[in-house]
Amino acid sequence: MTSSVSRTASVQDATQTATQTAETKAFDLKDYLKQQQALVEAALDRSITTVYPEKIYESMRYSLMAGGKRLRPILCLATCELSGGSLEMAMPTACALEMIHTMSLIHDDLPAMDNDDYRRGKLTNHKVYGDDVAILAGDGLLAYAFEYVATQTQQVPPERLLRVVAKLGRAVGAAGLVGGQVVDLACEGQPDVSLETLNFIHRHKTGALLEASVLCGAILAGANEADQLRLARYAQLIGLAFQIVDDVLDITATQEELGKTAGKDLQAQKVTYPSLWGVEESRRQANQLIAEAKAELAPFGQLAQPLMAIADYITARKH
Ligand code: GRG
Repeated sequence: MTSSVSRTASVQDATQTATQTAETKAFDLKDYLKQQQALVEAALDRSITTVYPEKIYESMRYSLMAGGKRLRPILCLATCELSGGSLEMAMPTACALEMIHTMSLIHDDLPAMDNDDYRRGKLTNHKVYGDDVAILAGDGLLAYAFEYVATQTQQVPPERLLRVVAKLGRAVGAAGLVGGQVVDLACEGQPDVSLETLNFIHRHKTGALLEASVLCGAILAGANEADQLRLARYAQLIGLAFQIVDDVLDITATQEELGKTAGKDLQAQKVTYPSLWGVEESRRQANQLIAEAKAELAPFGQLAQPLMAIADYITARKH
């Protein structure tokens, strides 16, 4: 692992270099996201080939290649680079994060859960392939994510890889996505859900995988404990802000903008941040969380420009 002394020195060196060029070259987030999305799309496309039994691979690819912002892989790549690692080291984990995220969307859309017809601007997986295949496609993507990290990661010491696998497992299971989803389902139709419960749901349903995305990149690159802590706090703060914005968009955006049914929360009479605080206060809270998240990045200086810009994008996004 990089020592904190050499870490600080390298951050300072890089900060100075970056500061020198900052005036002439402003960071272009749109350009950065486009470039990183293209890299992720290509890597995802290579990750699964269609072989016998074709139906299941087609179903897995249908949802995996259906677009989406690719936020989780991009966060993983960005923190790996910030921590001194390369894109190559992090790409298999970045793909695995998107496989896990995609499987959670497939299962979330099933009639037994949210019962949605559209996702990412297309019919949901079960609408095309049926509930049975959609369940199996989710299972297939989840298992493959772990296989993919374990077999495809290169130039990373095995002990770091082991920590990444453990971090992913925790983010997916009852201590993460699954736990958040269970509480969310239990709260359905209940008008008196507390802010504490709402925070629990979203820290687990949305926050856990975003945090794993950020931390896995840092772990792969060998970031020190202090930097990992800072990055974890950054991730927790943007995770909550991300969900608040998601809730606001459910009210203010159209189906075309969202690529999924709009107004679902209101329709289901779900307790959300805007239903507790109103839209304006929700936006204010999200902006406050983003400001706090960015403050965590201060010690990284200009090296953290991508993560700073991604934080701003979370509140500015329209879908
Ligand atoms: C994980 C084993 C396992 C089962 C799934 C269904 C379930 C358990 C969990 C629900 C997880 C879920 C749907 C969380 C919502 C997360 C969220 C805010 C999704 C939208 O993310 P975006 O905006 O979507 O990044 P795109 O399409 O851009 O990738």
